[in-house]
Amino acid sequence: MKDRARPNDLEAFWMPFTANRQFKARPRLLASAEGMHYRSTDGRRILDGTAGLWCVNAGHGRREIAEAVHAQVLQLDYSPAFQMGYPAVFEAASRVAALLPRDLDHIFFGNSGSEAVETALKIALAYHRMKGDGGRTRLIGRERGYHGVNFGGLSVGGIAANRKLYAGIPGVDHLPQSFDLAHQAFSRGQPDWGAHLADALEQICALHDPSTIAAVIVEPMAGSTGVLIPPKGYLERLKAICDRHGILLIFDEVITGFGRLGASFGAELFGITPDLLCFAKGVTNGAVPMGGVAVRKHIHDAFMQGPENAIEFAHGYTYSGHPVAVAAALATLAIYAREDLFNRAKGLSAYWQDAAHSLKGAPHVIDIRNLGLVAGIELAPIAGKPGTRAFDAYVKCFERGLLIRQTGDILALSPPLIVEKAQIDEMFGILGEVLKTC
Ligand code: PXG
Repeated sequence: MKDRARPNDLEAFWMPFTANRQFKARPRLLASAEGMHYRSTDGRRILDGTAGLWCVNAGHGRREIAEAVHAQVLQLDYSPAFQMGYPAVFEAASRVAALLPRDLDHIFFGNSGSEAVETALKIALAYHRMKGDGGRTRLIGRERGYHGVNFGGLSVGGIAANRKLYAGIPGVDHLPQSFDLAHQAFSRGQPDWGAHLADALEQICALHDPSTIAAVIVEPMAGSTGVLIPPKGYLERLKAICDRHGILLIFDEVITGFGRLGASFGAELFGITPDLLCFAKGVTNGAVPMGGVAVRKHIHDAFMQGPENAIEFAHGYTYSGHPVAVAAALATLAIYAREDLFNRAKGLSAYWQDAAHSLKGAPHVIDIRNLGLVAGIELAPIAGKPGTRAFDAYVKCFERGLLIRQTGDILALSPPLIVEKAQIDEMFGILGEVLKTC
């Protein structure tokens, strides 16, 4: 036992994906949030340009979610996840499935995007085994892909810094990234150039033999590595190649789900039904951790064989379909429907696009890209100091009352879908002013 806790000491909390020493020398602390704004501990209002971390799609402090969570804890705080159930978890699965195209009808719940990815990869591998095709063990990700931080996800992920200290799982290969600054800079929406980059999957198939490949996993739009929009026709080609070779296609829609792109999911926007689809974040408006995988019928059904008393898929978490997360999800999905927020995002996306591209010509801006209510602004790096210019912009925006995201030399914006046009103007206005000082 330590002699005492030290509540105001920043040392004990080892912060995730944070420059801990830099942060603790000059912390940015939030105290509360409501609607489109955070409030910092020093009392400043901060416009939320990132929906938290791409998750608070209905805006902050929603009473319906708070009340549902409160009531749930009092009514049924926890229900064993294995061999037991309670009615609302089945309803939540149906309601998520109803938002998804075609027969993406079966939902496996976990607690995060990372767990959703691990679950999807395991279902893909197990599915081929169930079908007697156990030679399909390879998993294909993509450069600059992000699929969370667990071992499967970091292995298929394409971020060197997240992978280099770990061997990862064997039998993984990567597609080249679908982004190319030289050919795509300042595209509005999907770039015209780059569909052919999907053909690299054919080369990977030739190299490894397609009969060894279980699944390809991609984000329909890569968010956290800097807003990489799929070129027109790219995802269609990827899907066609997967189908030709019996390879499952997994869409990681942890960021792109729940209206972010101006449609329920990327699958709907792009008109492509993947075999498996990962979601998290927006499913509970960020209020309670939750994630999951949607699975097409034939894949689910391949597991439903053997003796009826056998557990068909030896996988799950203590908190799979946790009652409090489910209560938050049901309340969140009701808000999305009642306020028609996915269509609202769609309706705002042209205004958003124009506002983002108004920064063309601002100091250091070498690319602006956008889709739905997402924008990425790439800055020219300072020679020998990659990332420092964008980090400077991020800190200065925060000091001026705007929260954005920074990754490398790219700034990302993805506001709650309740954003008003005046707030969009405010965001890009502040950013434009800040860029003059970076
Ligand atoms: N897949 C994708 C596509 C993601 O974007 C995850 C999986 C992992 O989810 P969890 O819930 O395990 O973190 C993510 C997470 C950023 C940022 O700044 C993005 C994420 C997380 C934190 C920060 O862009 N995405």
